[in-house]
Amino acid sequence: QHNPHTKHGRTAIVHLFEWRWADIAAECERFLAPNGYAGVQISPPNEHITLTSPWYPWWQRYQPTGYNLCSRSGNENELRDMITRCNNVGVNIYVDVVINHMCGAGGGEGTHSSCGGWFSASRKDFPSIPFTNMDFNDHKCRTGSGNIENYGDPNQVRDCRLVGLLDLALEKDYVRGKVAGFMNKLVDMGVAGFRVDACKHMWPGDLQNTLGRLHNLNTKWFSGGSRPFIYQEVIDLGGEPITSREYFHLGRVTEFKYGAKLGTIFRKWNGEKLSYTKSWGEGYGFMPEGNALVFIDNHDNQRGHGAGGAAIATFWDPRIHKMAVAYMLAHPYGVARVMSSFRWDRNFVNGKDQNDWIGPPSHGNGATKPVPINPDQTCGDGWVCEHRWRQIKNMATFRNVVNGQPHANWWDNQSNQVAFGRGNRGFIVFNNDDWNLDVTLNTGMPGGTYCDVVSGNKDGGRCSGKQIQVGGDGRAHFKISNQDEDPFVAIHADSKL
Ligand code: ARE
Ligand code: CA
Repeated sequence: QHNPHTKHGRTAIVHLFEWRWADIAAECERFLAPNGYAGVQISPPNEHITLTSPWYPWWQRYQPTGYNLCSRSGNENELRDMITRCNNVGVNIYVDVVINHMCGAGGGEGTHSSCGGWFSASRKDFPSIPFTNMDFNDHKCRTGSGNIENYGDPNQVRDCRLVGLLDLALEKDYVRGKVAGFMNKLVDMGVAGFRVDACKHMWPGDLQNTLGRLHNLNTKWFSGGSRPFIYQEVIDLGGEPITSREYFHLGRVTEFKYGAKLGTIFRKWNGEKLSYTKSWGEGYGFMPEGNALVFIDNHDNQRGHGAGGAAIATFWDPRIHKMAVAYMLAHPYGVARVMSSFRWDRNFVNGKDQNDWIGPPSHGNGATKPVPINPDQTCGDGWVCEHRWRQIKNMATFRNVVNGQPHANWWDNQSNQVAFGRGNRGFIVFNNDDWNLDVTLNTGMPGGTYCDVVSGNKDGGRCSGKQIQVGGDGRAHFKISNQDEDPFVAIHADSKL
């Protein structure tokens, strides 16, 4: 189902990657609701393997060992409290669910799991659900290694092990029932939908049956008959037989071309220019806009996993990252997701980060640290909190203010200076050239003085950033130095002084 069921005209989702439930609950109340974020994507809430070699990697949460709701982010009570408190301030929760597989085949046997439950990867025995060796696909897989060896063969992509992860037989009624039961528990607790992991590796028919079993959303917070929002992780950059299109009828799909392309454009690689983005969206070969979930980076490709490579614009390149995120939030295409990360010590050897596995800030024993908030509203202890950066936070508001308005009043200099508006509700100008921008443009906005929400905030009647004068004819003069900290300017109806 394609509708995110957002509330109060809010639009953007933020992925609070690896945050604890207690911190997300507080963040909903103190920051996300007041600043107009629509929802949170949370890390997988179910029981998962715990690994010590490497040391509690972030990716252990993509190796389920059961469907009990205790994880590195907290226990079931904390999860329920978070869902309730976020819903009560109108912030939706979207759960990352890992239903294609359980843990790695080499995951051993014992109680090394986040709830302490016993499991055996070697015997394919997960008694807390229970799944036994009959519930896996090994008999169907035809590759020598039992792993996916060739993405050109849809059968092995669906029926063999993704990087050695025990592949569930989602064709079985029993398995479908257990997976749907797990998801329904979350629906009944009040979540608004799901990011479904590794959908390329599940047959659309199996997914359709399983998702068809989901309950309607909890009527304490959602109107009767609301179906869960679904966005499916399918990496489709072209060139493989499995395409995003096979999944459109089930819900939205992650559009991986979006961030890979926009990163390349803002980096000015391969002769790309910002002026070429006049037709950004479907005109650029992306999926139909009602199907797309868009983002600049995600938890995989910000550290070299997944797809997109070095072009992806992450917090490590803040100037480019802020511009790319602002472009996404200003543009009408797709449901937008903002990444919120933790820092780690990168160590590149021959272009590959040896530390791409490092988990969230922790006390050393695998217990995740809380997110402390500094006096200046940034986060401490290694939490990056991109969603709190002024430029990004204010663009999340911009997206709400211009929601439903058409892309309008495009301008470009045939290079890397562009501008566009959204009806008469907002206007944004970028200078990604190596020289100054100095131009008068038709903004389509009512006359008046506006506060640029990139260089500052509008606070009461005052503006801490640049002021932009829009004449009675809708025209305004913009000057953006290529040396500016953030070489872009954005104004909207609510930033009028
Ligand atoms: C870890 C170890 C492995 C080990 C395995 C089992 O790194 O060496 O074999 O455990 O013991 C994440 C990490 C993985 C990690 C896994 C489990 O990224 O490194 O494996 O968790 O702990 C493909 C899939 C796509 C997937 C990406 C990463 O199609 O679905 O690979 N993305 C999701 C999540 C990941 C997660 C998983 C799936 C697994 O977002 O965080 O993995 O739950 C082309 C193809 C893509 C392919 C891509 C990379 O672009 O088109 O389809 O993506 O290459 O292979
Ligand atoms: Ca599979």
